[in-house]
Amino acid sequence: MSERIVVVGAALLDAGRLLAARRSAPPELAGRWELPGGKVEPGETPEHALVRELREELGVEAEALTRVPGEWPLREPYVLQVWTARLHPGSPTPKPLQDHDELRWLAPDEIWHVNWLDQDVPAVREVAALVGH
Ligand code: 9L3
Ligand code: MG
Repeated sequence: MSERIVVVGAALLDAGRLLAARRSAPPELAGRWELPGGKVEPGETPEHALVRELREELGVEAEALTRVPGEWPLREPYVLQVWTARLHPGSPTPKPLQDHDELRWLAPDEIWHVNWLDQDVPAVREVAALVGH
């Protein structure tokens, strides 16, 4: 039996808008939108991984807030877990530094205007319910 590895996704919220990030890699995921994040490393908490990934991928200083209920399968052995998150006051504005080529802050009525990764759709649905999108 293989151990599952958690991939954290951030539902980064600011003024009621949700950040969506368009992947530029790998080729099979390029052009699709996701909740930014990545793999939790050995010995790391998911919350810490989220902060690290957002710093690496977007150049921001952020914090994890609450776990979004649920866990969604990715390619084996990965599973997606999602936390809401917010920017620290004074954080740089998010920029697509790695793995993304475009970012969008989605207002409540825009949440389904981007082509989310199939894998992220159930998670985004939960986030939308949670934050009243
Ligand atoms: N993944 C799916 N949805 C997400 C994230 C952050 C990641 N919201 C998938 C894409 C990759 C794997 O998880 O197959 C690892 O993610 P990354 O480390 O390439 O971001
Ligand atoms: Mg990533």
